[in-house]
Amino acid sequence: MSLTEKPVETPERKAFYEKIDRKSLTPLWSVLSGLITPEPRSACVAHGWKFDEIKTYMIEAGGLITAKEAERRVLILENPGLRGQSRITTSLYAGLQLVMPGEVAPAHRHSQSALRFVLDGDGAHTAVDGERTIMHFGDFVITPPGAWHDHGNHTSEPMIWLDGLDIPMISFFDASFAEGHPKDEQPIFRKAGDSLARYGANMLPVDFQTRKKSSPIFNYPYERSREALEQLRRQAEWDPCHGLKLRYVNPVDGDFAMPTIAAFLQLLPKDVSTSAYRSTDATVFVAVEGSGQSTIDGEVFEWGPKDIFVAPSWKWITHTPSSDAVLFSFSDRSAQEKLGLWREDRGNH
Ligand code: GTQ
Repeated sequence: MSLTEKPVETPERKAFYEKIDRKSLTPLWSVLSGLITPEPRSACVAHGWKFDEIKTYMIEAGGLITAKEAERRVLILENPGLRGQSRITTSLYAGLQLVMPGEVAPAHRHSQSALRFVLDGDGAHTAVDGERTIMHFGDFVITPPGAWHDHGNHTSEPMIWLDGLDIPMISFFDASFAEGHPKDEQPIFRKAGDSLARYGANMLPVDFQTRKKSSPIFNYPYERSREALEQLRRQAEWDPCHGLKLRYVNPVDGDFAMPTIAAFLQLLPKDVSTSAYRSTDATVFVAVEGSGQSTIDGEVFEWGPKDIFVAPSWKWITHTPSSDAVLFSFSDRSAQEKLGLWREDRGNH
């Protein structure tokens, strides 16, 4: 038996396979090389989406269906290697969501964890577990599993953000539960800013305890995250592969903000190409500021503000910004680390 080669199919063997097939049996030696591979082998491919192009389609969708009728008016970013499966990577879902002025995307809750990364418009809100947060460009907003959430837009501009959910992971485990709230908008019983004050000031309420695995902060304002990167720039301890890269954390335990999805913000200096690295967490990148190009698995993707691109597991990645650039990214690294699976290969860096 071999991990990489299939034994030949003699007529006797083939007849045997057909016979046992009727009894729901399959010989391991005919499938093993595709099951336990020497390195990750993914149907997920590298791909990029231009925000301006998608925005046109989003606005067109805005004229076709309301947020209420759609439940969520989202155009799913489907990986070209995984069409029809609502996946941007093997384990993650992503989409662009539009809430038009005056609209509400009705309250619901589900087992899936969600993140939002705000891209276009300013001042719409999301309500999570009784608190509203106003969303601004670059804010990282989370919706933990089981938390009621609804979105509303009281501004005069369309609001668009990127949704990232662990939908494929939850499907894999057959662990999906969901329900709608009796009201379009959930009751609000906390002032805006309450959770950030309680949990987001490097402090916690003195007797705070929780069994929840997601961060109690549900909006990580861009202003703060960006400022942290700017301060770090003065120290100039650039990582050859990642520039200055920070991860969003759950202040209660220092883990990622959500148990299944990891999220990051990184600063890359103008005209410095990062060293190639590959890791087991297929990653969705969003260019937040600046422009440049990234080479993934030998293919070049150009990006500017709000463009989105995806890198599959274990494919070499380098970034070459043509101006100072900020990238937001998310992946399943949070889940992989808990399972002892995550690996990174930095070449010799
Ligand atoms: O905003 O709750 O893109 O439930 C997909 C499913 C967004 C949401 C999506 C959802 C949501």
